[in-house]
Amino acid sequence: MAYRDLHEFVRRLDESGQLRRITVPVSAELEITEVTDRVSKGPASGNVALLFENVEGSSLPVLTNAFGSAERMAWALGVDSLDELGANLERMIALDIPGSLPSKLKRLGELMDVPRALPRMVSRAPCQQIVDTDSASLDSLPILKCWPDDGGRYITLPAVITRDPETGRRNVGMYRLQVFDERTLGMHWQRHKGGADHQRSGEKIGQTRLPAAIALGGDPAVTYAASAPLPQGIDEMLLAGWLRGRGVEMVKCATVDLEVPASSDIVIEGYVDLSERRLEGPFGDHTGYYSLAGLYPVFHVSAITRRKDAIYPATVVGRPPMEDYWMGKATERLFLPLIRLMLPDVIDINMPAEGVFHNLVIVSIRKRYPGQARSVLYGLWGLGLMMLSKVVVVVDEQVNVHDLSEVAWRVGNSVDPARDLVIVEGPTDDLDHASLRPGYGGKLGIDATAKGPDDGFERQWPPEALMVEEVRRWVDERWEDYGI
Ligand SMILES: Cc1cc2nc3c(=O)[nH]c(=O)nc-3n(C[C@H](O)[C@H](O)[C@H](O)COP(=O)(O)O)c2cc1C
Ligand SMILES: [Mn+2]
Repeated sequence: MAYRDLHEFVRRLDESGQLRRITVPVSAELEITEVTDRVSKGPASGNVALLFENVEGSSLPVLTNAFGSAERMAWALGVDSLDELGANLERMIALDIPGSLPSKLKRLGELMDVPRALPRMVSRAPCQQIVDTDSASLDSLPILKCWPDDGGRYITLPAVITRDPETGRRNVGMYRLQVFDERTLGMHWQRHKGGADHQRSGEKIGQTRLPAAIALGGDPAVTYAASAPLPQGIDEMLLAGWLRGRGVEMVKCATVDLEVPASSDIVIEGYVDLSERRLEGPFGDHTGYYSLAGLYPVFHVSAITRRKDAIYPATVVGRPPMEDYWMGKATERLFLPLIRLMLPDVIDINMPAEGVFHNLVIVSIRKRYPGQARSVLYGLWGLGLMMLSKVVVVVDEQVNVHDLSEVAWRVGNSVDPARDLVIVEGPTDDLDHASLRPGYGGKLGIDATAKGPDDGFERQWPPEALMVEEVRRWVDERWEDYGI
């Protein structure tokens, strides 16, 4: 099921009691953060999406926490639960189809019905009902200052669209943007990301300006797709089209040679000057710490276009759990079948909130041969952005990776640190402030699987103390009789 635009999604949230409209005046500086933070971390019953209708200094309402629960994130992608996402994909992949990985991937492409998911061009679009070029000013938008020591105000939920200057391929990525002044933004694409690739390819061929468009709002499937870690070279609009069961309608930008989703609420058009760097940050980040200032490229505004009834969407990140955790959960569920395509003995995976994605990954495997836990560790450290994972815990298939209490219990019991720890070095997330040096540092793999002769374990591995089914049933039946 596809939403036409963000307004349709907001209506759905409202009708199901998952939206609060805040009508009193609020400040985009810090106040919206504090309110959103309390709602994100408070009791589940009060965890709703927030529409601030009266933001000081702007005529546009601000939407936060729209994806801030498993349910709302699932609804945003047209399913009722996040598990459905992976299940839909898993069904298509049909892991038992014979053949090599490339042939499986080709078959996957056929099954995904790519033509149906392809973006389609339209000539008129809601996102261009109002077009400002020379008079365009970022001051017209209710852009948040999230945390007290932030370097400024930041656009936090954008879909940044660029094309590779060499291949012409599109990338859509979610990279925060710092407001430097009313016509310039800091472009915080980290070096591992698609936008940074395009920047490098532009520099290589001596281009001076990289056209870019920043789409805000529109169909939530598009917003989510911008955050999804697709392999470089694959257009995130295809993923959005597949998720919504229909290609995304795109329209030509007014001032740059790019296309943007027609239903977007707001589009900021412009270019990144490839010869220019400016200090971006600090920014209270999703690790719960500030990411410190660093040099990033600069985006220059050439136009701001928008719907008449535009909603300004934002997210506030900080110490988890916050909204981005649920966006990450969608990715975890959606990409599990793809990980299983590469590493077929992986059963399940959990990136818990406390691990802020890159710090902690728990994975269960079907263990069949010596060294298998290690092969999974090395496999994950070689798989797309999973390469940034700092601590990876491997457990046996029957362990529920989503039950952190069970995982801690298994790790404590099943690990001999002299044998079961793997310490390597490799690329780390740019947000890792503890690594040896920026972007590079140590990684820890913990093999918490049961050990046997295949592992060179000579003693007997003890069985788990579990009640027999017969007694459990008997006690179930008599439970009332005990009077407990
Ligand atoms: C709310 C949110 C904010 C993000 N901010 C950034 C950011 O500022 N810079 C960055 O490189 N990645 C950021 N990410 C992660 C990227 O969106 C993610 O890695 C995505 O896969 C990038 O797309 P790409 O692989 O096409 O570059 C953010 C993700 C979320 C959910
Ligand atoms: Mn990409």
